[in-house]
Amino acid sequence: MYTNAPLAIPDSLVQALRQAQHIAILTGAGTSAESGVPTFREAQTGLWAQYDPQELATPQAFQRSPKLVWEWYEWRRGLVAQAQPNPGHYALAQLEQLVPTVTLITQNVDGLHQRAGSRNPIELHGNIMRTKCFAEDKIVTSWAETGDVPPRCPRCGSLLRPDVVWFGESLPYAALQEAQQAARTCDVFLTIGTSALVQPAASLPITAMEAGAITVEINPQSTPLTRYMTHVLAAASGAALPQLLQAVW
Ligand code: BV8
Repeated sequence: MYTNAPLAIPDSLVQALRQAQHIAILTGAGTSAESGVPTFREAQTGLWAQYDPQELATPQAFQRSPKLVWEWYEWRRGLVAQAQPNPGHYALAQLEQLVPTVTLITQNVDGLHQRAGSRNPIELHGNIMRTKCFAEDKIVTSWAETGDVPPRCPRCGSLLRPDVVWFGESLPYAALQEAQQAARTCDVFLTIGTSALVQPAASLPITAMEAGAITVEINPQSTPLTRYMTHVLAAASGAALPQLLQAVW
């Protein structure tokens, strides 16, 4: 699926990374593809093939069919629990030892960056392994298994839901502020494994470009960002990132 063909890394990019004091990174589902976690827009498999994730990942879908949406997340949690970080996740974690400031911003909800050792990823869209009360919007860590699907909040009895940001919901304010500040102040902005279709995350690389950062896209496919990037590495992140670290540090 992904070749390990040696990556052609422009010398100007090697120099920019070597001199960078602050590197900001935005990752999307593509960085977890080599861990076996289906990307967000890849065809859903099996039971879920007939559903569009964009339709299911909404408060309306949950209110209309709470059992269906809860079971979709249970299925995805199962996939994530079995998944292991891939060399791309580990390379990004290692970057934190090599560069004075690294801000890792992720759209992913799978927690694989933490499991690879990234110290403090900014989770713009939440985390599928956390559960919260639909009414109180507060995290719930345990509940009575009464056979109810979805289970109910032990405090107020409302339905429980995954602690992820659905379409039409606002992103966590502090997380977005921190991500935007990093995009404005970093020397280099890496955009890895995202189709750059979802806002406001997809605007971060543009913010970085407008602030004068060197911008790099790592993705086997082109995206709406490609034309604006200083450098484009058309490669899989699990193959490209270890080679990039090898070439630069
Ligand atoms: C918001 C959590 C303010 C859930 C996700 C109309 C009504 C309401 C809102 C909107 C509207 N029109 C527009 C909007 C805004 C909307 C939006 O952007 N819609 C788009 C799609 C048109 N955004 C929102 O609603 C956001 N909130 O704006 O609040 C507001 C409030 C009220 C009303 C209006 C505005 C909330 C967005 C967050 C949604 N939640 N996830 C869950 O996961 O179940 S987003 C979801 O998409 C995932 O988190 C995913 O991370 C994200 C982005 O997808 P990607 O990560 O890019 O993944 P994708 O599969 O698309 O692409 C994979 C890429 O990897 C590909 O390019 C592929 O080539 C590449 N790849 C594959 N293999 C590899 C690889 N790359 C590298 N290596 C590989 N090996």
